[in-house]
Amino acid sequence: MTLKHDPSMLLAALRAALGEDCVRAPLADDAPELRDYRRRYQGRALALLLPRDTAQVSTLLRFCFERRIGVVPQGGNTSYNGGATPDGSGTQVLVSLRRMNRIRAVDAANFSLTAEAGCTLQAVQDAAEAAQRFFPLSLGSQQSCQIGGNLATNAGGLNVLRFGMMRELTLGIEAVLPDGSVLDGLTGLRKDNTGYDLKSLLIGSEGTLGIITAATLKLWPAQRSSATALLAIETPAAAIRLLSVLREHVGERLTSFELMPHDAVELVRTQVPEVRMPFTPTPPCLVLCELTSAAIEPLDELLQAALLAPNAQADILDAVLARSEAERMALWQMRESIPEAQRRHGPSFKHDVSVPLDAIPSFMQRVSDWVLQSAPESVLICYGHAGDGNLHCNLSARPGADMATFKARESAVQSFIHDLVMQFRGSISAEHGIGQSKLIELQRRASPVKLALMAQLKAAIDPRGIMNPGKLLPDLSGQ
Ligand code: FAD
Ligand code: 2HG
Ligand code: ZN
Repeated sequence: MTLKHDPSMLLAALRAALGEDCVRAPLADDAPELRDYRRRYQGRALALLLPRDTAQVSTLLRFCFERRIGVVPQGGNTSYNGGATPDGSGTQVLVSLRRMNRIRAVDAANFSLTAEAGCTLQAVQDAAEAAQRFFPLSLGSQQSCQIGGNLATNAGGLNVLRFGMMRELTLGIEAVLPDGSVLDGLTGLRKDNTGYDLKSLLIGSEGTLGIITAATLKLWPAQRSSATALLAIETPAAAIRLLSVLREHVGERLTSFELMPHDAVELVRTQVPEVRMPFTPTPPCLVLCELTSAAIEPLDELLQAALLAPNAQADILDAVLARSEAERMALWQMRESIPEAQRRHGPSFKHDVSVPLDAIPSFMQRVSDWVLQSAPESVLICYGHAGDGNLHCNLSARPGADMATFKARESAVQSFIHDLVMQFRGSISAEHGIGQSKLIELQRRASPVKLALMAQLKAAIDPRGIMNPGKLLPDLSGQ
């Protein structure tokens, strides 16, 4: 997409339309908004727009639609795949929702809350808690990621096993479409069978169909009881067996089930030494599991009883139960420090994938064998939300490895892992989305029917291709 108008005239017109304080330009090359979280993409932008309300979002989109200006929505900018970074042309506008951060309403009786897109996830959790309610989405990035970004990526995280992903946590959405029209779908209704589910289409659309401005989210009763355990086990196969046993014993109370193989935990031990390590030496595999309940009930006893069942005992080498909130937090800190440990260690390759539960052990074994054989300069850091079949199948360089050799292997590693995912009928993006980093992979691997339908929907809703060009779908706006 090229600019057909003089940039300084465009900026003057934008300022006139939106007000001086909503348009920031020019942006310094090192402005944080122009670079992605993992520092793999650096963009440029005509301007950073900072709307204060839905009407301003509508004005700016109508403005861009009329002039065919590319628009990149940005939330907390924690995307792992460059989804919120503009391209290098300097012709796109970046729209940050951060000023739209009001909790519009909490309806405790209806167990729902309406928040503007720029609210951080943490702020939404806090607002729910203040009303003795619970909003279950929980991510390592929750202090900075925003509800708009969570919706646009259909975020997952640590509690999906029990409560579902963002799509399942949403009742209604308000969004502005590319031509500036406002789709007011804010509703607290649980039942509404009046045609296509447009909210579901916008959730996971990664800013390619419009700008989400607010959402009505489901709340749950405050969770009054919890029990958390760290289990030392031998293999991922044991983890999958334990998952079944636990579900049979504790039912829907099982909220999280995270798998952390030895090398992921060792990386935390060496890179984030402030984290307490319950087991020395580090066992072959760890599982962090948590039960929660809205009722006051002895979940510790329930969890212990489940872990003492003969078919569980056979798979457990050792176990630690959190005896206090501080101990619980320490266990979670170990799990949540894995991304930080990888970041401190240096460059890494990340693959957010899912496979059917029963395929997890052989998938992990085959990746591990291949890495040893074909990428010996790397260490496999494959961990994650095993209860959801979701693995973060990442690689870091071995200490002392030649970095050029490590980096040169990136596409071979990705091909191997994604080929294997496809063999197991899994997904090459479980929870982080496609953005720009997986665009070609999606085009290569999704069915032609699916891709054609996605392209038709995109063309119908965004006929001028102004929304987040080159993310999720190829940029056809210039053709
Ligand atoms: P951004 O990064 O700003 O944007 C992401 C995408 O959404 C972009 O395509 C952008 O254009 C679009 N977008 C943003 N706001 C809007 C809007 N209002 N309207 C339309 N489109 C919009 N993700 C998980 O799913 N599970 C995890 O467990 C998890 N853990 C993480 C841990 C860490 C330490 C980090 C850094 C990231 C993690 N993530 C995780 C990834 C990331 O935090 C999520 O994808 C999050 O939902 C992105 O929100 P954001 O506000 O930062 O969005
Ligand atoms: C997590 O589960 C996040 O910790 C980040 O989704 C995963 O860094 C990663 O690969
Ligand atoms: Zn994750």
